[in-house]
Amino acid sequence: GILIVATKNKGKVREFQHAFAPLGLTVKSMFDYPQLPDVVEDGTTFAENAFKKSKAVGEALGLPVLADDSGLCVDALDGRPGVYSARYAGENARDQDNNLKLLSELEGLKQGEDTGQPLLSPARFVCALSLYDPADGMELTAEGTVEGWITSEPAGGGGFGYDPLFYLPEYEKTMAELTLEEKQMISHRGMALRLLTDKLAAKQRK
Ligand code: ITT
Repeated sequence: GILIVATKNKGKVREFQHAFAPLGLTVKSMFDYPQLPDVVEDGTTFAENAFKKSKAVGEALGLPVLADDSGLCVDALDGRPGVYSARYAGENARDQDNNLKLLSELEGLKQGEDTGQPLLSPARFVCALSLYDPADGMELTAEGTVEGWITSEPAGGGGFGYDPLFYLPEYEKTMAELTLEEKQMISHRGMALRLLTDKLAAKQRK
């Protein structure tokens, strides 16, 4: 079977393909439906934006759709960039621009002399997933988080987005130094996916 994910983010697509392949599902993304207009993500929460995407695309295609809204919340920045993580450095910003912007914002917050600490602030990744079925209007949502630290020393070539700057003390690695498999086990997206499949299974038992 196929699963449609309402995303134009190649890093997300790779992670969903990896997660759903063992279930025999092929992931289709918005790259497979280029005629669909972009969904305006003007909600104030990750869950709200995920639902906007799953509903708009689900209704446009007349098929069940999964959507992911995610981002990085940094303590020293009062939770920013949050729902604005994708456009932190401006509309259509590249990952690299967002990462530079994040480091410069945290640099600006440093007071007095440099302590030489590579860890700048506690932070968390948040992922909200929304599954919407236009046939009966059913929606399921699940949210996952992972705690870590922003490091001033980017490392790793895996993952995407802010992963090279997200340090996990327990692993002594950044998220970008993990394999797809390892990231899936601990990430906000992996956690949200497990919660969503649990909810779906519980619903189907009823
Ligand atoms: P879609 O809306 O098309 O799915 P997007 O990239 O615009 O793609 P979001 O609006 O959800 O997605 O923004 C997510 C932002 O958070 C974006 O800057 C990502 O790079 C970042 N992000 C999300 N999950 C991440 C992860 O697992 N690792 C690193 N960065 C992540």
